[in-house]
Amino acid sequence: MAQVANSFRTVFELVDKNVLRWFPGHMDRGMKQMQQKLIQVDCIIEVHDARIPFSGRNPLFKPSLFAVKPHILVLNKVDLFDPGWKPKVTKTLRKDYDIENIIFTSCKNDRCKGVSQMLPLMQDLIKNSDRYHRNQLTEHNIMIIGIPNVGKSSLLNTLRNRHMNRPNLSNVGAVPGITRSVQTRLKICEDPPVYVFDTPGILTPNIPNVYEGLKMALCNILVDHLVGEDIIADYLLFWLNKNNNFKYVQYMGVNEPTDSITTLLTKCAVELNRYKIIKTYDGSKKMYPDFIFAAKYMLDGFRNGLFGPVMLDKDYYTIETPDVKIL
Ligand SMILES: Nc1nc2c(ncn2[C@@H]2O[C@H](COP(=O)(O)OP(=O)(O)OP(=O)(O)O)[C@@H](O)[C@H]2O)c(=O)[nH]1
Ligand SMILES: [Mg+2]
Repeated sequence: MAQVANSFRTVFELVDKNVLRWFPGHMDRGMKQMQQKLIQVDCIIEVHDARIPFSGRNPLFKPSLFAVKPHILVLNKVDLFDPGWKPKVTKTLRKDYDIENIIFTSCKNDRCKGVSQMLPLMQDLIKNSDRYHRNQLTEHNIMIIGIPNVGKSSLLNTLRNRHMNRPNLSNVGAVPGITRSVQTRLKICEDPPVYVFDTPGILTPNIPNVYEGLKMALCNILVDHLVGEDIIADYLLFWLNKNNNFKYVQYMGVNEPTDSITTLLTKCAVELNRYKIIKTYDGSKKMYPDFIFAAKYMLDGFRNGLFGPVMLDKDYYTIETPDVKIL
């Protein structure tokens, strides 16, 4: 395997950087609704994907929403994150990003310690902050914000289950853009009453660079078919090979690591017996291995943690020359 590893790409070539752009109308509207609601809010919970602690956070949130409100950064999906990186990531977020309150959570783990820490921390921060015209009120309002598909609605449901033993109310889904507007506040605690506003995931109109964009696509923050499942799968293959992670070999049903996404997806589609019938120009029909199906299958494996926990932003500490080139 070492011999194969030597021949892997060291740079990922992307044909069109415009595929990494997604800013539908509901995001612009959502941002305005959030700003209007802000006057009623005592604390902001920003949810982000723990696998990309430094990539993709929306810079628009900072000046317009965070000013004067206590803020907690929740790094969710920690069940998919390499736990060895926790101390270093926390230190970097405090030092380089000036974020004091950081909590790691998983909505897939009923006994997650981070989830238990959230309510006491929110209450503490609110107690020590200036609530202006809301000072006399005993109720607390929280707003959950973040980019798409990071688990904002899931976290609201988890807090509600944990503190009130109530069923899920906020819609959750495995594709980005499920929550489309700022929602009516939901109670997550009786005494003192704590309410949470769920909000739509908001991206910046222009993703700052292709490295971040590709990692966001890998975490399903962008819409797969707009980027191209085969392009995301190719970036995943590049990243796994670069990190000597060959768990995909067995999962995809191939014999050895490869650097060619076409070879990998074609072999996998044949192995899974998935073909597409395509009409040729003379009207006859031909069967081709369905490599988009195989690409989706590969992405599902990664997103369900079958290739092990990851920290996609580890190049934050090492990168000297960009490993993505735009052709
Ligand atoms: N593995 C894992 N999956 C999670 C976790 N939290 C949420 N998810 C999954 O992530 C997907 C997105 O969850 P949502 O709660 O809808 O995310 P959201 O941020 O509200 O998404 P939008 O409303 O589309 O912006 C769903 O498939 C959830 O089941 C987590 O801690 N771990
Ligand atoms: Mg949502």
